[in-house]
Amino acid sequence: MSVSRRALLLGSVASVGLAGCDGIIASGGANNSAQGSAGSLLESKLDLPGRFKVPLPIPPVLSPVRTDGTTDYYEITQKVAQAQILPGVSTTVWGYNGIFPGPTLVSRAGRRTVVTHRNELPVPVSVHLHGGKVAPQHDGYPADLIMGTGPHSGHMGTMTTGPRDYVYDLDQPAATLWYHDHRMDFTGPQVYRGLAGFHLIKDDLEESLRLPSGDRDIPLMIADRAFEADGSFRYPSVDPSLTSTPGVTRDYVSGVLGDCILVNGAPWPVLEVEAARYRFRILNASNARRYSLTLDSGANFVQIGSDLGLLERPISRKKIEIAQAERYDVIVDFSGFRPGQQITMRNGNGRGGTADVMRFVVARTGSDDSRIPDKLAAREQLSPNQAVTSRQIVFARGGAEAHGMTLWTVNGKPFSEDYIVARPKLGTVEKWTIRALNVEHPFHIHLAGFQIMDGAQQGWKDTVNLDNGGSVDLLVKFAGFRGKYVLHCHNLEHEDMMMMANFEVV
Ligand SMILES: [Cu+2]
Repeated sequence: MSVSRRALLLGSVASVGLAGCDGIIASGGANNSAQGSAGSLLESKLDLPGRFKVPLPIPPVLSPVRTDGTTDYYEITQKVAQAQILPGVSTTVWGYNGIFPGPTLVSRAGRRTVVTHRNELPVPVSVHLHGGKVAPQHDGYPADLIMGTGPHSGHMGTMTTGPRDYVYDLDQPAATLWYHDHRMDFTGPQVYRGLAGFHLIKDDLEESLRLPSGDRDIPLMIADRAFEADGSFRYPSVDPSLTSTPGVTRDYVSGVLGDCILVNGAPWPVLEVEAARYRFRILNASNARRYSLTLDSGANFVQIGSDLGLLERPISRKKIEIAQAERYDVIVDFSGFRPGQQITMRNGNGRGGTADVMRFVVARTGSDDSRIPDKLAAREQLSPNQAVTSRQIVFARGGAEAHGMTLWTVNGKPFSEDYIVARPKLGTVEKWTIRALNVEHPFHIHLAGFQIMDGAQQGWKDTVNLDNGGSVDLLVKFAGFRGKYVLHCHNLEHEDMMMMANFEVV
């Protein structure tokens, strides 16, 4: 069943109206600078566990249900389940195959991956492969929904009932991608309840480098949460059923910051390591929190990759500033440590509990034939001379109102199906200047990869953080597919409150 795009537009604005003054408002939502992120701290209603006691979980790697000469086929059921996130406490999650994080998919560059998603949740969903070069009909457009078990009335857009296939050609280099929910107006709460997982792409070049691999190649999904007294996730939705009114309550319109730091779904976990090199694929899957990650005890991060794959050369970093949805692929060398030594990952933006992330404990020595090559991958370097057009994108509060409420906007307009902010030509490079007003905003664009001008060491990216009042020049390459996609703020509360726009590759 399909509803016209114009109907969707009207439905979308109407749903903003339904939010009422508690949903999207002009005041409140303090920027909690003590946490280094736009948003307000939501405190748990139960006692949080001690730090560095729970072992780090590793999400299971999903096996294909079948493969053929060109394609690997997977099946995922989105469902409600119980998880033990805090010791001795049961938490209801909405999970891919009922787990949070979801299972890790591992694809081979150049081979097609087909994921069949079945939705047993009470609400509609849309699945986006973040960082994937994906055809528009498989990109998880916010209004391209798989309907759930709940009532279907009141929804607009393209509605699939029953399972649907997402087809990923994955004509792109090895990279750490992730998949997450992207439902119109409700992405924030649905990701918060657990709809996020890793999707890794591997290729021959990466394997030839002899980077740490196997059980020394570990994804780390960092996400903050708060808990209710009964153990459920605490989130300030106006409508906790997520069926009618979108948005969060007055104090949280700038973002929701939890007081419990989870890594792979465990609070402040600990990982036993051997005295050897490890590769960590760090993802910030938080709704609104930004982290400034450091290691104590004199350990360093050696960055080998960013959002869209390997860098040209490794870069040693004392500190990693990671905004929502960014990925940092790093190697940490524990070989100089003795058994029993502890290395703690901290968050310089946090206070109290949120200043800690996780701990590594060196358990024993171990043989290690991995290496960190001086040259990683030869990647295309974009030049400003290639840019055929310049555009400006402004993320700000205001410039548009609906029913007396001020919205988060892109170039002064709230999201609507008909609002196309740019029509780049397939195969071209454009210079985009992104500006952020009022608070911090991480900019994310679907389909297209970009390089940061004056940021040559950052590699190919799909997400970039902007400080309040900040501006960044990007060279954006539009390759792969024609069609309509979205760009948006990856502060998920801002995104749900209209900070999103279409662009169409022509
Ligand atoms: Cu924002």
